[in-house]
Amino acid sequence: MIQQDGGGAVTTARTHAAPLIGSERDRLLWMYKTMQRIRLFDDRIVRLFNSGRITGALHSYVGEEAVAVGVCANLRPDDYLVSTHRGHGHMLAKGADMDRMMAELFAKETGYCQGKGGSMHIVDMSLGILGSNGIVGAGIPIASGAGTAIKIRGTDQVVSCHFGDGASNTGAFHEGINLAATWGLPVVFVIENNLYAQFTPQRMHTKVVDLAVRGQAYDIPAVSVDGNDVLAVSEAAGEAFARARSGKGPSILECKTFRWFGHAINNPGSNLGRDQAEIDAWKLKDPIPRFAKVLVDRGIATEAELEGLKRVVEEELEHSIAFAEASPSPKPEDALRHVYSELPEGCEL
Ligand SMILES: Cc1ncc(C[n+]2csc(CCOP(=O)(O)OP(=O)(O)O)c2C)c(N)n1
Ligand SMILES: [Mg+2]
Repeated sequence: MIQQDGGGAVTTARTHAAPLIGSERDRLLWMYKTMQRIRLFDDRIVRLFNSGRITGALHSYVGEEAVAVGVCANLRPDDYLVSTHRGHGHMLAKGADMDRMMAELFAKETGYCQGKGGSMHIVDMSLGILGSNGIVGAGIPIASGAGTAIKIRGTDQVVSCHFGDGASNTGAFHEGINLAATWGLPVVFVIENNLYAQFTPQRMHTKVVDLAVRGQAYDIPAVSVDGNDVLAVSEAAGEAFARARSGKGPSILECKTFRWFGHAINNPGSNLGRDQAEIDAWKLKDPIPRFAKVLVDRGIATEAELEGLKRVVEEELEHSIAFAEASPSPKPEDALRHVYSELPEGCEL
């Protein structure tokens, strides 16, 4: 079921996934609204963490919103997405339910993992979200596995595999991408190059400047784009997914961007290694006002309409916090439920 929300962007009733029907304006406003959903969610959880209302390991996506949104603007609900430890932006852009995400961070039973997984284990199979993942690089072979399943089924689904510059140095990167290239799998490998792997700057973890050149090692198409320009990301991702859907195999999309905050918000001193001048310079390239200006200049929306969309997101955020706070905690007797899958009928351990 399709509905019109208060700000004019069309979304599906149950999810916030990218609109598959509707005008180009709907699509652009979905992009703007989704960038705000990510920004406001991750901004707020820092405050919730600092006031002790939520605990656990959290990795902020603030500053990188244009990557997840530009990529997911090209995805259908039945496409797959593989995420990382820094996964809130990917979840929200693929259409995840903010109430259930917030409840998971509050460790409540109504959360995506019944409050037992936290930020780095969010999964929504109904949206093709195969999971956040705390193990750096581990999503890459998982994406190739999903791509293999699609190829066997013979559908035109695709997989969007997100990971960082640091993950592009792992063995899993080579194994996963080599397999996808060799078998012609429908996967787009999105390198979110935020210039740091934890506290290590890119120049100290690799000699490669444009990580897209690594595509040459697997003889697959690869491009680098400005990851703070949502339209540039969306266009490049659109080409890569079109290729994948039509059976022409995988590609690499490197999006150059920057995270505004430290590696993890629960990690004291986590801005180590980065100086304030660098952070300030990247804040001037904030992808959200930059996109807002494009929308206003092109006559797609007025500033007041964009403010209206932001207010809709603020209400959604307040609702998610109230929902999470009012939800019950998981019961001790359920501690081991959902940890192991049920054995298929007739199987014994
Ligand atoms: C296999 C593995 N090694 C090390 C770590 C510790 N670790 C967590 S995040 C991270 C850096 C990842 O950097 P990058 O891939 O660039 O992602 P970003 O945090 O910048 O988004 C490291 C080394 C881990 N979680 N898993
Ligand atoms: Mg990084």
